[in-house]
This record gives sequence, C-alpha cells and structure tokens, in this order.
Amino acid sequence: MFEALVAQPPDALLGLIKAYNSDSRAKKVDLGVGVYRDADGNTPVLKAVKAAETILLETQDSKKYLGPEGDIGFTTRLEPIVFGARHRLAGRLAALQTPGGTGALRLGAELLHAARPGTKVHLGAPTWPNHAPIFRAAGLAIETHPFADLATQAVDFDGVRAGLARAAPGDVVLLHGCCHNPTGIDFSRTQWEEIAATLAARKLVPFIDLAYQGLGDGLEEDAWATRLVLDAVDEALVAYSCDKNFGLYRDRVGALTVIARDAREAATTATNLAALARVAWSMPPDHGAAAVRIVLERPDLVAMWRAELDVMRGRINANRAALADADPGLAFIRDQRGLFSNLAMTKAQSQALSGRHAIYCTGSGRINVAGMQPGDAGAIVAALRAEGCL
Ligand code: PLP
Ligand code: TYF
Repeated sequence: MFEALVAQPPDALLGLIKAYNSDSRAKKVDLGVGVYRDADGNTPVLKAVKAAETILLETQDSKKYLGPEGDIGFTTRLEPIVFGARHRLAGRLAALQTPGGTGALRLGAELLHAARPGTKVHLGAPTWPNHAPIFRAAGLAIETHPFADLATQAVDFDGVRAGLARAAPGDVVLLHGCCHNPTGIDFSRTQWEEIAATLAARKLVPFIDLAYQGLGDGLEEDAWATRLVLDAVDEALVAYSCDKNFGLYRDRVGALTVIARDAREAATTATNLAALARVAWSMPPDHGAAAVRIVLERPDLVAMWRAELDVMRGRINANRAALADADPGLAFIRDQRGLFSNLAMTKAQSQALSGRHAIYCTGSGRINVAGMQPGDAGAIVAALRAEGCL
C-alpha cells in the first residue's frame, strides 16, 4: 500500500518554527510564521478570551454533540462584525463554523466543486502558499495572474485587470479582504471599486479570505472592502478566521459564509454545507468558537477584546514605522498593513539572514512584522544591508 507514496515537503512556513526554536543564539528574531507577538515576544491568550473561557468552564454543563454547523450563536454574533450592523444580506446567508480559516477555504472549495465540478479559481500572485493546494485538493482548477510587484512594492493593477478579463462567467476570484498575506499590499479604494464593478458585470464569484480583520486599520475599516464587494454581487463566499484577531490559533476557529442569490438558494446551500462538513470533520471543535461567542455576547468582553485588538494593531504599525524609519529603502513598509511585508530577496539571502544574523523570515522574503520589537529595527536593517537586500 504505502510503498507508492512519494515523500512530501513539510509546510515551509510551519518549518520555520522548528528552525527558529533550535537556534541556540542568545539574540534571534523570528519574522517567520504569522503569529502576533507582544512587546516581550510572547503570544499570550487574550484577556477577553481568558475571561470567556472561565465563564465557559463554569457554565458549560454538557459536551454533547452540536451539529455540523457548530455553534450557531458564534456564526450569528460574527455576522454584524464582518458584514456590518446594518447589512442587507439577511435571508441570503448560509453560514457554518469551520476548523479555522483553512477549514472555511476547503469547505468553500468543496461546495464549489459540488455546485460546478472543476470550477476555475483565479489567484493573484503572490498569495498565501496554501491557497492553490487547498483548491486543487477539492478538484478545482487554478489560474494565476500577477497581483503585486515586489520590486516596486505596488499592486500590478494591469495584471489584475488582465486576469479578470480572462475569467469566464461563473469563475471564482480569490480576494484577500484586508492585510494581504504575504505582501501587506491591499487594493486602494478606487481599485476595489473597479474590481467590484468588474465582478458584477462579468458574473464572477468572489471568494473573500478574511483572516486578519482588526489587525490592519480597525474592525470596520478592515471589513470595508468585503462589504463593498458583497454589495455589488449576487453570489459570494467568505472564509473567516478568528485565529489571529482572537489569538486562538491552535483552537482552530473560523467560519464559512456563502451569500446566495435568494433565500431558497441560501437554504439549499446550507444543507450542502452541512453535508460536506459531515464527510470532512462531522462537526468543528467547539471550545474556541464557544469562547468567541461568549466574548461577543457580553458588551464588557467586547470592549476588552476591542481594546486588546487596538494594542495589537498599534504595535504592528509601530513596528512598521520603526523599520521604515531605519532605512529609506524600507519606507514602503509603513503603508502596508497586517502581519506581513514581502521584501524582494533571493532564497540564498534569506538563508544568510538566518544563518549569519539569526533573523528568520521565509525563503521568499516574507517578514512577519509582528515578530519583532521596535528596538530590533536597527539589527534587522544592518543584516539586510550586509546581505545586499537593501
Ligand atoms: N488565509 C490566510 C490569508 C492566512 O494567512 C491564514 C493563516 O493562517 C489562513 C487563511 C488560515 O487561517 P487559520 O489558521 O484560521 O486556518
Ligand atoms: O502565513 C502564515 O504564516 C499564517 C500561519 O499551514 C500559517 O497564515 C502558516 C502555514 C499554515 C497554516 C497557518
């Protein structure tokens, strides 16, 4: 049986965790995997989440099965946060809790395959390296177009336009709702407006990946583009992750929402999502989503969570400013958003950064800005200069 298997490479991003941990040098900087770190380099459990977990511990009186939809209170409470307090999508939504944003992407892909086998998904390059494998694993076809140019650190909007022009009606377009991974480069408002109009005019279906709401410019601001697109189109999918903005990474908290043309199609879609979840993981893990629900049910915990999110976002943007101030060649980092920026460098240069300077980023030059302290900016810039990256 297993003799036919070919060894697979490990996840390059998760492999960085191991490499960093096994480095015994006293001063090292982890700009690798996308995890927020505080001023002490830790990734603590949020106070609002701890408080919700305490309530959960005290009040949960059963662990009997929920359904494949997971915690319905969780997805319902998330709705105004993502779609806005006064959204007009009521009746057209089919939502369910998923194991992280990854589970939402995979379930969305399975739904597309069930609806129309072999659907084509258009991805901008670069994108999160898991996107294409997740869609391919569900049987979908991938086509890529340029998204951003690392040499200029700008959106390649001609490339995006050309990619959308090639797409056929019914094709799916993957869009990062905010805080683009790996570049930190988001579309401008006018670019989003043109994209939304093109999607609507050409009957393309947006699949929005929203994994960092609140870590760019604010909760409302980071949902602006998603809401704009959803206002323009008849059908869409949104893969949402609470793993970064609630710091719940390993608890695997996410949701998939499908926006259907009408209530009847939304109801049928919901039955399909439940059926697909049943054959994948049956039901999602409960704990993290229950904690998020409890936070969102209580105004005091919502206020606490928002304040913690403000601190995280403030620190990320302060780190961005520190890097930008440290070298004019990094000025672009100030205007980018979210955990990541992608420096233009070769794999050899990234290996030299870790090997000679104990500064860890991905082989493609992606840095997790939240992994550093503002005081690290000088050492990072010195290492980038020494290795010819600046
Ligand atoms: N989408 C993007 C763009 C991401 O960066 C991540 C990161 O983890 C995910 C989806 C998946 O999120 P999760 O950890 O909740 O599966
Ligand atoms: O891009 C990142 O670093 C985050 C975390 O298989 C991540 O999105 C990385 C790889 C992976 C799952 C999550």
